[in-house]
Amino acid sequence: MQSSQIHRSTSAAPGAAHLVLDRRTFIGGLGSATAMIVLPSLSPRRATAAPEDWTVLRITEGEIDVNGKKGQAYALQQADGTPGYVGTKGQRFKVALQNHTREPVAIHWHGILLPNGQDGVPYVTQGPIKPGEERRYDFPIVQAGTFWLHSHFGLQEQPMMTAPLILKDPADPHHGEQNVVMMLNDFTVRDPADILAELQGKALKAGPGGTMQMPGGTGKPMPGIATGGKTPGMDKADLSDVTYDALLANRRTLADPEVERVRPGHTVRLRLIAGGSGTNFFIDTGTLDAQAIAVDGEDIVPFAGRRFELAVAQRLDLRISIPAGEAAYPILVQGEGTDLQTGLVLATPNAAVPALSPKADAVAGALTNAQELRLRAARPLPAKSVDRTLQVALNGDMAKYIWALNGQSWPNITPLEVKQGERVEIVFTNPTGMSHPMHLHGHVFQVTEIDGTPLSGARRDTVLVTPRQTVKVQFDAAYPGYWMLHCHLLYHQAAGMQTVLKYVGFEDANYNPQASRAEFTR
Ligand SMILES: [Cu+2]
Repeated sequence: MQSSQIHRSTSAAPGAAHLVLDRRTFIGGLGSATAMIVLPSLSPRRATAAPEDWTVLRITEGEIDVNGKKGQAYALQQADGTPGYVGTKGQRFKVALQNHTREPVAIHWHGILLPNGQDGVPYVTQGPIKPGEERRYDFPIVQAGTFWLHSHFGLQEQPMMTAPLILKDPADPHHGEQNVVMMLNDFTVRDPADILAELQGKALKAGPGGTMQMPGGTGKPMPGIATGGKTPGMDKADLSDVTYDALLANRRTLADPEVERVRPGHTVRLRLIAGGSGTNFFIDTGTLDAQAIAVDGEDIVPFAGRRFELAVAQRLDLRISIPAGEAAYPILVQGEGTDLQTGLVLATPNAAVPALSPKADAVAGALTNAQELRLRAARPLPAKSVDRTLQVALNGDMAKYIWALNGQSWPNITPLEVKQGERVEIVFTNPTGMSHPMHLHGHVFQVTEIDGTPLSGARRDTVLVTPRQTVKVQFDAAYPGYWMLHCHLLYHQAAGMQTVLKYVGFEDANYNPQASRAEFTR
């Protein structure tokens, strides 16, 4: 029996304590024959447990079996097995995060407005959390909606160091409504480090294509093929550069999907989270009419539909009225550029659950962002003139698999600067052949223009920018710090497609991008 020490460091709460933990192994199921998980675990021997109003979140590592294929899988759970975190607007987010894995970790609270030092980005806002270490987070919850949490360290997001983060509002008139969380992941049996190496190696063999000018960067031409001109055989790679073995909903497949029992005549709030590392999704509610009511945790003017787009890292809340009578209603999710699908089933108490195929009838095309043009914020930003415009060009060198913003590849970046109090506009331009879901930490922005069409668009934290598209967003600079701005395709991010938004005058000794190279060395 191994033992390891949990020692506590703190992002907010003072004081230090020690937990001594035993490492043991147990086999636990997720209630599914197709998704059995094996987790090494640590259990407290000498408890110096967090106070009662703290939520202990344990990060553990293990393996998941998906239809006979085994792959690495992390879990992020509370002591009772609940994945992720559920909190309440107006209360405090008090989380004791314990690293029970053998790797350093860092967890980002995606979409959450919080003090910069608790944002969970290694070498930017904090040091990594070492194996056996506990780190505490404590800040007021000012939002309500569907969020998520995920590793921001190395490639840990791919083996599902991901979980839901749900914030509820007791003042919401629908507060008592049935909630169904649908955490979506893309699954591979492969080591993500091998995937990244192969992307970089394979691309090298393909040789350079054309030449691309990187606006706003060094001014030097950078070889690449991602300027929109199609290279034969590259069409599939333009949709997704990683081939997955399966798509998962709440870590299950359609061979044995989660079945949520619902009541005829009642409404359900379905909270969808696109937690994959490289897959944009189409959501299909089948015969059920749905009202989209929120994106990225922010209310929108509701609009009806049965098919929706959901880009990597985005969230979508659907309100669904369950018709009278007994029936089962599959909610299906297909990946962009693939025939893989996943989902869960809403079923009335006595309805039989139909057999469902993990493959769709046809390969799905690309997300178009047409939906984004239809979204309207329920609470738009107050009218104000723009004080500062930041140009952010999305660039890539497919030949070397180097991705960049304004021609700069992480960690060799110059931070974008804003001043507190400014109304800031970001103009995303995408000359590449791929779509990029662009995420800004610590802020909620509003989509204000797509390809020249002004709109009072959704407020959100992640916006998809499709090939050759220009998307403008605005936000008020109210949260001093170093905030990551990056493509949320994990392998693009790892290949450099990230930068920092820095508030003028803000300094933090943790900020050391060059040190982040340690994330990719073992
Ligand atoms: Cu990207």
